[in-house]
Amino acid sequence: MAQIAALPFALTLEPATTALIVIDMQRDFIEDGGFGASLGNDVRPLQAIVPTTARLLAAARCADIAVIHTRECHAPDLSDCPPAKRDRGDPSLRIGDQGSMGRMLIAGEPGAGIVPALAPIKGELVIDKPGKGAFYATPLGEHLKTLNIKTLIFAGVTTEVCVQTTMREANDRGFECLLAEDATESYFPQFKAATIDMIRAQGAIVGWTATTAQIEVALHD
Ligand code: TIU
Repeated sequence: MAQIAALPFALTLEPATTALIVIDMQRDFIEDGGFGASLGNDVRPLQAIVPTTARLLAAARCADIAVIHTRECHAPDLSDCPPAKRDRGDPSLRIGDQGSMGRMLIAGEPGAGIVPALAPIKGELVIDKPGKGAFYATPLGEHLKTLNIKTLIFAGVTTEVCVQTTMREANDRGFECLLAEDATESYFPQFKAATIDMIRAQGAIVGWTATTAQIEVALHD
């Protein structure tokens, strides 16, 4: 058992029934010329959490915690991309358009890949997801059941979009959810802060938050 000095109160987890889910640490969100930048965002804050996320990954691997990576991406024919998602707003490039890292948010294109510093290693599950939430239209739920997972540690981008959506999906499915607050980032600092507050408010209504250092210490004990 590991006890994490989380907020709003300590969280006890069993490494054997815990998984780390690293959400969408893809070049398309983190590098210039990708989907995030096409929406008008400054991607540098997201780049800044890569080293911390790598530390969290290393701690999970060392503690034999299951690691799952997700990628937000679509089939090349866009059959799993609702027009409402592709057509909304006024981005410089839309999903499926050719960019400097291949077609935007399309499975198999360079931009849809996970940044090299956080590359999955052998045995780690990689889930491609068409939505913001990682449970929607994916086998994630069945995989977690097979692995007998009870607790999920979350990292990745962006805090209030794909990370929060997935945490809420997981919470409704009965998982204990912990967000590594310095291994997640938003294009909007105020949205990250609000998300952290709303997750742990009301007695951990969605889940817990802790720093990567707090998680590392608990897993090393
Ligand atoms: N992965 C994820 O969060 N997808 C997004 O589109 N996020 C934005 O903040 N745009």
